[in-house]
Amino acid sequence: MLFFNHPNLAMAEHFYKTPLHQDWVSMLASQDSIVVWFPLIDLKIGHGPVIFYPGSHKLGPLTDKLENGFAEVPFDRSAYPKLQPEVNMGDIVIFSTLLVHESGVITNNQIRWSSHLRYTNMEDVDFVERGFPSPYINKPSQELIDKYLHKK
Ligand SMILES: O=C(O)CCC(=O)C(=O)O
Repeated sequence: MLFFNHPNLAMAEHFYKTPLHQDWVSMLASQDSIVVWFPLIDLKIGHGPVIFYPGSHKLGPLTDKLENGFAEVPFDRSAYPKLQPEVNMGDIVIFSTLLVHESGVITNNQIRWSSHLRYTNMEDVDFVERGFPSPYINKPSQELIDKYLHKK
């Protein structure tokens, strides 16, 4: 995924500022799946770097519901340390898909460019038994095709 976060580039807040969430629920990946997150620019606090709550992955999945595509979680921020690293180009952040995290607040009016890779363990017994699920759907829309081809 390629992210370019800025309020002026989004129709709604969740498109540029992710809520407090876990990625695992929207992925249904292996329990040991990870996200590799890396910035495409040098990040200062003003870019609103991602905020992580170390140790929260040990809680397991905290919800079974998606809101705007994100598994928002009930979570007490004050019960965990808060980590908001100012990472630079060339750095990578690797975290469990169960780790609770959220976007920081952009205060410098700059676009925060980043890229995210997600890895699941194809040999994880639970993941295999669940039939390698992937809840992401990306396909052409007949509805849009009809709308544009039959609009006359
Ligand atoms: O890059 C961000 O601001 C947040 C990314 C994120 O939360 C995600 O991809 O799950």
